[in-house]
Amino acid sequence: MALERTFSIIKPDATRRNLTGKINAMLEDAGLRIIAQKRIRMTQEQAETFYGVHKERAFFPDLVKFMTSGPVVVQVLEGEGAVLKNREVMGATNPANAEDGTIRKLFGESVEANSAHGSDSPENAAIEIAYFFAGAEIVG
Ligand code: DAT
Ligand code: MG
Repeated sequence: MALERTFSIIKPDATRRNLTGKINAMLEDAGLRIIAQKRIRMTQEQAETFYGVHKERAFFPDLVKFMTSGPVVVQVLEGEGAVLKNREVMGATNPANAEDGTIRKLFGESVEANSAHGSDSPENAAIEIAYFFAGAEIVG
C-alpha cells in the first residue's frame, strides 16, 4: 500500500465536548500522522462549497448550519492507505451503524453531529486539502 494523505475534520459537536485530543490519539494509534492541523470557525461559504456535492439533499441547510455552529479542527493525515484507514477509524456515517471502537460510535451524537469527517477517495482528499491548507502549512 502507498503512503497517502487524507483530509479530516473534527466537527463542532466534538470540539464542543473537548474531544480533540481523544480523537487525535485514536488517529495516531491507527498509524496516521497529523502533518497539518488548525482550529477554525468555518464560514457559511466554506461549508457550502465543502459539502457542495450534497447541495440538493434535504439535510444540506442543516448540515451547513451545524458545520458553522462552532469551531472545527481541520487536519491533513498521512499514512499507508490513509484514506481507507481514516474511514475505518471514523466508522459509518450514522453512529448507530458504526462499528464498536470507532470515533463515530464512541462520540457521535446523531447522523448529522457525527464528530468527524474523512475524505472518501485520494482524489477528493487532494481537493479538500487544497481547499483548507496552503502547501507551506503541511509538514510531512
Ligand atoms: P460521510 O461523512 O460518512 O462521508 P456523507 O458524505 O454521505 O457521509 O455525508 C456528509 C455528511 O452529511 C455526514 O457526515 C453527515 C451529513 N449527513 C449525511 N446523511 C445525512 C442524513 N440522512 N441526515 C442528516 N445529515 C446527513
Ligand atoms: Mg462523504
